[in-house]
Amino acid sequence: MARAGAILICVALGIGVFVGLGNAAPGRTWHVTVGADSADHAVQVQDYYPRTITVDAGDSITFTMGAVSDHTVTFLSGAKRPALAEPQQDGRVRFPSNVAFPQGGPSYDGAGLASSGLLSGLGKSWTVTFTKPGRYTYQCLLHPAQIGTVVVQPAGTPYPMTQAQYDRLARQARAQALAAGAQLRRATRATAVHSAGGTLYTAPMAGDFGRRLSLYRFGSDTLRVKVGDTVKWVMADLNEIHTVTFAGTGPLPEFIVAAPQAQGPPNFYYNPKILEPAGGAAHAGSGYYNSGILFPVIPPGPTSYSLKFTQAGTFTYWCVVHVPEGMRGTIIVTQ
Ligand SMILES: [Cu+2]
Repeated sequence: MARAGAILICVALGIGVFVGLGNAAPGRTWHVTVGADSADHAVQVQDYYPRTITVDAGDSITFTMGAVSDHTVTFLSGAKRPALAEPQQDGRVRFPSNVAFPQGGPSYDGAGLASSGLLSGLGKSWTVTFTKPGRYTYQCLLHPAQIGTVVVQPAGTPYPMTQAQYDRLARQARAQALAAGAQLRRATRATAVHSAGGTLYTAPMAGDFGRRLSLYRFGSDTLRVKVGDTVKWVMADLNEIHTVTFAGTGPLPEFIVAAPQAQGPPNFYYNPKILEPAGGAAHAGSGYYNSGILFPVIPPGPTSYSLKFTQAGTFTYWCVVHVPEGMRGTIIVTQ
């Protein structure tokens, strides 16, 4: 008992000393959630919760993933966004290491690059301490619509909002975004145009840039067509990239392939099997068919992919970029 009492006194003294330090005490840590998604991951919200947060110099923010889809938290300090593809002399295309791995930190003073690197998976986090008053925007390097703001006040300035207030507003914003995403998902279906030569189905890969929403599905999860019909997948999402990839009997290729180096972290390369369209214009019942990467804007690239189905069967395909989100579809072809 005497020992326990002594420990209690020490703890009490410790708290007294800590409080007495005033401005020299370490700053507090705030929390921002990165992304949100529906339970089936079909709806991804590319946002930060809260979108704007006000802290004091010396405070830290821990950014924690709230969705399955990858994101970054990147302070560019006015510099240009790094390109997401670096063509190499040997023909390979590298995924930039300054996007893949954390940069700068653990503190940020408004200058230079500070970035989380790729945050992959629920609960992954990155913490940064803000040392200088200012208004700083940050963004996700993968999703152009995803932008947040940190306002840093001089140390000791009263805070305009508590974490609990931010959390409450964030819950509301998240619920609204997911409801809008669910509505977009219900409204998004493949459409059909019939003609003598067969039916042309158009399957949209939809999103809503203003609402920071993407559907990680192909319009209709299952599409029933007849032999001779054509399916055209159309990229209609300015915030994303996708592929349409039928693996055939082989394994689904990886999107990014890691190449270990003798020292340091691995290099990452886009899999050439995914970059290059493959298989031609008609799906003949087996084999590998691939759209290549469908980019809407950065850089401008193909935005649609068509396949005519010439054999009966059930064919499942994937977006190889978004396998963890379950982005797959099935075409059932009958005579
Ligand atoms: Cu995708």
